[in-house]
Amino acid sequence: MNGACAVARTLLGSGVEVCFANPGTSELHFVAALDDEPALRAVPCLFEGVAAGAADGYGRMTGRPAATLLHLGPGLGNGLANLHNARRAATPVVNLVGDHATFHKQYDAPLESDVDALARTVSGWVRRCGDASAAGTDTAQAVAAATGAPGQVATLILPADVSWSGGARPAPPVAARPPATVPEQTVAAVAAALRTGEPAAILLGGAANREPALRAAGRIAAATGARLLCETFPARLERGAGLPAVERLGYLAEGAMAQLDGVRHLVLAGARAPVSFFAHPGLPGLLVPDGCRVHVLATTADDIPGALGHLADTVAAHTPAVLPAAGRPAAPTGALTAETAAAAVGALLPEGAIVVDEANTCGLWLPGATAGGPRHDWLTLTGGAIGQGLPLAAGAAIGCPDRPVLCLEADGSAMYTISALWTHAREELDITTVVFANRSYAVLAMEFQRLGTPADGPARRDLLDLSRPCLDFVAIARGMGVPASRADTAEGLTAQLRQALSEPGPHLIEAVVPALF
Ligand SMILES: Cc1ncc(C[n+]2csc(CCOP(=O)(O)OP(=O)(O)O)c2C)c(N)n1
Ligand SMILES: [Mg+2]
Repeated sequence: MNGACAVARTLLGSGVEVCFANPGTSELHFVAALDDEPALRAVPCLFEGVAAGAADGYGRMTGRPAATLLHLGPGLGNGLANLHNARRAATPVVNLVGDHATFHKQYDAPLESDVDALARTVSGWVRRCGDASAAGTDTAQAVAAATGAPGQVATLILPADVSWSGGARPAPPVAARPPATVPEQTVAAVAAALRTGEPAAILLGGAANREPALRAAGRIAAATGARLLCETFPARLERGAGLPAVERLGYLAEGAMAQLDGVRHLVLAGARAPVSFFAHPGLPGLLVPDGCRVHVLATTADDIPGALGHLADTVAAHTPAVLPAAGRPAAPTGALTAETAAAAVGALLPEGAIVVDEANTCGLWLPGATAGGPRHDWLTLTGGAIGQGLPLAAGAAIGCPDRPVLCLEADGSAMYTISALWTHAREELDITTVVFANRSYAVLAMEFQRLGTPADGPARRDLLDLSRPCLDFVAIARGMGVPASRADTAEGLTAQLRQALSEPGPHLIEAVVPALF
């Protein structure tokens, strides 16, 4: 057996069932190995950023890693932005990167580069497989490294001759590191802080944003008066009627500071102490208010639901969580704006939807419009590297084929990885994409306003404006095999969204909205 076959067989044996691939010559033996392992689904991606983002979406929704297949340093480089988002989401990903044959590297052939250095910027674990005989065990360890709590990108570099040489064999799965149990005294200390009655907030991150932990957090909040907040960009937040309401910490430092104002105890459950997204002249970077004590209940590597459950049993033994009322906005009428578009989404959100949110400034009203809707998952831009949404939606749809995916995508961000639409079509994924065509990099216009600098010069107009020409997302989507339509009224969006959600397979709606800034 050659090294590539041992890698493929070991991946399958370790529970990896999907490979998001953009192969090159050095990966062709692995491609051939996939022919022999039909249970390992090969998903073609036309750009490595799509493969990386899809692996992130798949991992967030299944808790299991997908593999990527990337071509040397340049292929890995193309995938870095979405691997960065995956790292920030603590998503398990087995990042397979082919490289030149070991004996060929000395010649500095055109595709030669420092693959290891690129890999280290996004990976918690990097290994260069040195020999076909190690291919199986290295792969099993890569899967374990990816899945160990809390989850990370594990990069395995596969030289071409390792892939094609014989003498390899598959390795059995390696146990991954389980989440650590939070000590009794940590829970007791947090319970004591909450019992002081001083203003408190619990900041939820990672697994704390999933149902079991949310229910425990809801009980704690009801019993102690602590407020529930979650990190600004959660990897996966379970929401909707029947779950305790959680407010996301604001993106702008000013907003987050207002949310945290007066808090004397900030309990971190899987989240880090809040910091502003960027530094701003005259604003603090660390957003913990003066005089507020920070209590770490659980880190991302800990058993977060266990710790919150234990805390709930300590301070809220007989208190149920307060659950918000179910309710949807009415179907909107009139002008199509970010606000009426959010109402359309809220009015039609399907039960069990996976919402991928890269709507940026157009997403301002989305959380409010969907809070009382049916149960759903909300996936966000964890690492701030735009171009995540369309790929993430592909991976989520492949991971959860029985659930509808609603991809809410800003126009500028959509263009980075627009070729993901072809994967939506090729794999017949049940993804409805709404592109918010404000024809602008509006968030940057907003940041200009905040800076208070004169910003109406020609460079600003050229660099932040996406018109001249306007992008025709309907033609772009159809050109990649995705049925598409354009809406420029609230009624139009509502009708088109209802239609798209009622049909299986991918759809795209270009929602033409004014820019907010
Ligand atoms: C990989 C990457 N490149 C560039 C940026 C800088 N950036 C932040 S927001 C933005 C424009 C977003 O425009 P769009 O997606 O249309 O959303 P809008 O601001 O219009 O709501 C850019 C270029 C980034 N965050 N990530
Ligand atoms: Mg825009």
